[in-house]
Amino acid sequence: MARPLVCIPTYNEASNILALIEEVHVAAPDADVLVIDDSSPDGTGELVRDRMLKDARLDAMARPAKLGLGTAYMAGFAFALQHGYPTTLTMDADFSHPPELIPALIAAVDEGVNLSIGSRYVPGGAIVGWAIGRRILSALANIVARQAIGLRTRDCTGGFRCYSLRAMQFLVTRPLRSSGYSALIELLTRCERADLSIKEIPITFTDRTHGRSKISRQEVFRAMLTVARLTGGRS
Ligand SMILES: Nc1nc2c(ncn2[C@@H]2O[C@H](COP(=O)(O)OP(=O)(O)OP(=O)(O)O)[C@@H](O)[C@H]2O)c(=O)[nH]1
Ligand SMILES: [Mg+2]
Repeated sequence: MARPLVCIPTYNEASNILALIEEVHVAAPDADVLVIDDSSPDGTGELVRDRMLKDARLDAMARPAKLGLGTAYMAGFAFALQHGYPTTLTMDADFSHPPELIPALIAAVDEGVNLSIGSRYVPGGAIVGWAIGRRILSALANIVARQAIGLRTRDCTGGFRCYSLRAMQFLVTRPLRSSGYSALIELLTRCERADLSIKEIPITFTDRTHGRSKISRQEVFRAMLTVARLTGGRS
């Protein structure tokens, strides 16, 4: 079977990225890694480019400005299709997504699922390290996405996912309308509406210990707008 691609979008993850790449290699020795960095001021991109010189399984995409998570994922899919990768796994750079579960997510796609999702909200899933306010915000975002848009998936906002070739080919046909975190809801909505098969696999999500969160009030507001737009049956 051809090699899968692990796609990691980064913005100011200098304290995490090299250690994460190492752990991904250990957990998934057969996968290549693509870091998509948006000119992080903390030098994340330079660290990755340095590492690339001695790591044949690592590639980097350097974008000129902070262009958002949505376009980063889409750029990752385009790269995968162009280079012949049959599956792409996406994950955050901050160790919130357990690298040891990468093989389970990829295996689900190899077995025929179009989208596998590392899920905090199915039995066996958990969140470690989040204060009550953050838990409520995330739970509410998921309840609203499920009720308002009619999504069946329980974890609609997590970025630990593995996409099949078919899912990627379908998703790149149209640009995303949301650029930030709400892109995760939009990508999922499109997959569900296209009746692509989806499987959630329980994960323990652990809050970042290094680096700063990029979620702002503006992002939360934008996510609400995205849900409102998707509620109308458009995607
Ligand atoms: N390329 C790119 N990556 C981004 C951008 N915004 C966030 N990221 C990365 O996307 C992933 C998720 O961002 P986080 O800041 O961890 O967001 P979060 O996990 O929802 O929130 P925290 O865990 O509280 O930080 C991380 O790997 C970030 O570095 C962006 O605009 N461009
Ligand atoms: Mg995070």
